[in-house]
Amino acid sequence: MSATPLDPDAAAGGAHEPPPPRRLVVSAGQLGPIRRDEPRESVVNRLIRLLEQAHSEGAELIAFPELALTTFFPRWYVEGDPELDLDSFYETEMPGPETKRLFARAAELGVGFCLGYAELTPDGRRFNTQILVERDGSIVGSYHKVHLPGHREHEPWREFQHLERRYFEPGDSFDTWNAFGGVVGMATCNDRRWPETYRVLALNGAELILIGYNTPKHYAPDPSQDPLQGFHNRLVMQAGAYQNGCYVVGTAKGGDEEGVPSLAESCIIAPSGEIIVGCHTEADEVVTAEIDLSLTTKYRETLFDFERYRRPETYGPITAQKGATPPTSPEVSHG
Ligand code: CDT
Repeated sequence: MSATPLDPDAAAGGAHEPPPPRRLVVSAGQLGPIRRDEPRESVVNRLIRLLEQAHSEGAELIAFPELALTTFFPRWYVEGDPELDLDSFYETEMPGPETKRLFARAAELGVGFCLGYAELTPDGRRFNTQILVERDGSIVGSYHKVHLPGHREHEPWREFQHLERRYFEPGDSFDTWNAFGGVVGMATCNDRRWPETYRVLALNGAELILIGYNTPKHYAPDPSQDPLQGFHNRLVMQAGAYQNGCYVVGTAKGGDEEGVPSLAESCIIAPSGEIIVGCHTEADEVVTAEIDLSLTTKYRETLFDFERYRRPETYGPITAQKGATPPTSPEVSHG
């Protein structure tokens, strides 16, 4: 039976003319550890070296990690340590006196970047921020980490703290931007574990999602997860890419940072969910891939054709509630 023009499935049937390619060379600029007393100048030098290497590999965009200008300071209860000055970990302007060299070199080379850092706004708000900078050195987007993991109060029983919920307030949106010849979104570390992150970004059109992370290999509330850190890292980012038909660049700050071994394993993932290229060290390292943003349509016009197949009328609990609400009857016996 042939489809009539009113058949809502008609448009999606049959083979498609492939859209023209939209090629982009992207790099993940992985960092090894940053010491707590390492000056910004030294860190910026390291970032510039990574940027220059990415440029020599043909990249137009390099994605740096979360909190890429400092050590991962939420591992300390800073207020309880007279040797640590909390404000010294935050940027009050971007570009600032130390980071303007990075912006200048990026514009000179025509390489854009995304960069994570701790932000202290003029009105005193603190965010775990990631910015997207175009090839001319202009900031096109700023993202505030939505899913803040860890705890708010000092918990001395832990080997190290994870006080992001004390030192930052959460962001409230997953914006996307027209940049680098496509639609780009950002997410930060723990965000990558939540399927909502990728889906909301994809619903906002994201074709390329840049994710920076600092992931300790030891998870104090349940150490049985420790040997699975690498697997979980790949699992969530590969699934996020595939289920949303987009590219994902995941960039770590890895290695042993101030006594806390952290996962490296930065990688670039295709809309098929396959890893195109990945880092092999836990140190400063660049990996680069040529991607074609037009390939996102392969998945978005077939299995994950949102317009055709999504059933938002059945997804109400996703936004209406936080915790699970199992059925109340018949009563479950735990005896
Ligand atoms: N930086 C960050 O978000 N790290 C978390 C660790 C979770 S354990 C408190 C992550 O999801 O990798």
